[in-house]
Amino acid sequence: MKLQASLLTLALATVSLSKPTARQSTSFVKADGQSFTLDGQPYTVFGSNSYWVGLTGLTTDEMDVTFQDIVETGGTTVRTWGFNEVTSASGDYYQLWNGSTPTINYGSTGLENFDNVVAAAKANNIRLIVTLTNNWSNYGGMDVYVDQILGEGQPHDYFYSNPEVIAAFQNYVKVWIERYIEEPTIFGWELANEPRCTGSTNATSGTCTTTTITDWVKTMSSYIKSLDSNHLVGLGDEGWFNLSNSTDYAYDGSQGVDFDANLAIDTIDFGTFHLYPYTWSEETPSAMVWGQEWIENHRDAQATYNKPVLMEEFGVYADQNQTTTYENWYSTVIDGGLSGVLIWQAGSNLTSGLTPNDGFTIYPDTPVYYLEEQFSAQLKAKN
Ligand SMILES: *[C@@H]1O[C@H](CO)[C@@H](O)[C@H](O)[C@H]1NC(C)=O
Ligand SMILES: *[C@@H]1O[C@H](CO)[C@@H](O)[C@H](O)[C@H]1NC(C)=O
Ligand SMILES: *[C@@H]1O[C@H](CO)[C@@H](O)[C@H](O)[C@H]1NC(C)=O
Ligand SMILES: *[C@@H]1O[C@H](CO)[C@@H](O)[C@H](O)[C@H]1NC(C)=O
Ligand SMILES: *[C@@H]1O[C@H](CO)[C@@H](O)[C@H](O)[C@H]1NC(C)=O
Ligand SMILES: *[C@@H]1O[C@H](CO)[C@@H](O)[C@H](O)[C@H]1NC(C)=O
Ligand SMILES: CC(=O)N[C@H]1CO[C@H](CO)[C@@H](O)[C@@H]1O
Repeated sequence: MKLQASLLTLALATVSLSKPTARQSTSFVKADGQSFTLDGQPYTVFGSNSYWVGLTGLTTDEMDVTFQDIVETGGTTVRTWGFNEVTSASGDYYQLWNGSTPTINYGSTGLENFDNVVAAAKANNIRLIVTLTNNWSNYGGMDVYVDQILGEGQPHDYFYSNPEVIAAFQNYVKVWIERYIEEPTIFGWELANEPRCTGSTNATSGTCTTTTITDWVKTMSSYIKSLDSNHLVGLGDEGWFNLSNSTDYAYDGSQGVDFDANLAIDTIDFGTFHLYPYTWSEETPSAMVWGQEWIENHRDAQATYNKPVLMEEFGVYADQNQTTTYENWYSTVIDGGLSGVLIWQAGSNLTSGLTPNDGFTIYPDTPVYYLEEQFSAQLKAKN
């Protein structure tokens, strides 16, 4: 007894010496009205996206640095990819397709690797939003399911409606849920990154509408809830509205997403939206002002449906008044009472080199990195 006790003390001392702040609550994050909570206290969702942390062959030390860099901005929450569909094995991937048969990669370049991501996040007191497929062809995504099961070049939107494809995606999702159902480091599951009727190619059935995707969101989110009552479920969409009186494609339902209808679904716990006015060609009268209204409109929906809503991706390039725009948007989020915000995207300078830079990457010790520190403190103080 005594020996065991002193060994335990020694072990705890070692842990607390190497990582003084590394004690994560063993509770799950919950949604309560328009807030997230942890152990009954407000849980602030502030942080970043790192789609790459489990997909680019990082060592566990590099994963640790990745999360430390985000923690230093005041980050609590990181969104990352829980998918990579391949047809021949290479790098880190989760599902290898041969014809219409997918095989899960449980090994050191697959789910074992993701176990390391979870461990590194947990050691840094970070929680993870895990997105389970992609609208776009980056890292496989929906079109791989459609092509492998139904044949090359079949419509992208059959992902949402074909029973065989839905069953294959459910089988995949179930593997993740069963592996991590007791893991509080997982903040929640997201059905897909940026679901739309169209994908990276132009192949569509011509019959996809907001109803198609909303029906799929009902099917998938209730499927997840039937297996996993621990974790939150969100969609991962860009937040398009479906207003019959608008001619702006972000508001007119033409992308196949109805933000309100999706947020109203019982088995969806929180809403998500993205903000890229330049890539969306939404630059008038000013991209910053357009974005401010976009945030306010989603904040209003948050109040209407009494569920938390996250601005979970946003970006303008460095030469597009980036700092001023981000100050304005962070302030709009915080002053307006939106539930949380994640920037696109985190960056680190690792032993193996700089992490991916798509022009939006925020590396340590840069002006926007310091801006994140400032606004995370404001949001925490408000909560
Ligand atoms: C793929 O499936 C076919 C048909 O079932 C099988 O003959 C072949 O060996 C499989 N290929 C691999 C690499 O497993
Ligand atoms: C999609 O359609 C646009 C406009 O018609 C065309 O310019 C583009 O090449 C098409 N892309 C693919 C992948 O077919
Ligand atoms: C989108 O708006 C149209 C036109 O008002 C409506 O018929 C449709 O049901 C809406 N979509 C959803 C998913 O509610
Ligand atoms: C369009 O419809 C929305 C929702 O019904 C409403 O809030 C808004 O005022 C309408 N806009 C115009 C210009 O009629
Ligand atoms: C940056 O802001 C200035 C002053 O408000 C404006 O004139 C300019 O058009 C903006 N540039 C971009 C790329 O938005
Ligand atoms: C990344 O780190 C290396 C090694 O410390 C250093 O030489 C390099 O300048 C750094 N790069 C950037 C962009 O900070
Ligand atoms: C955010 C994102 O994943 N964007 C991708 C959408 O799809 C196009 C085409 O594959 C890519 O170029 C973008 O990077």
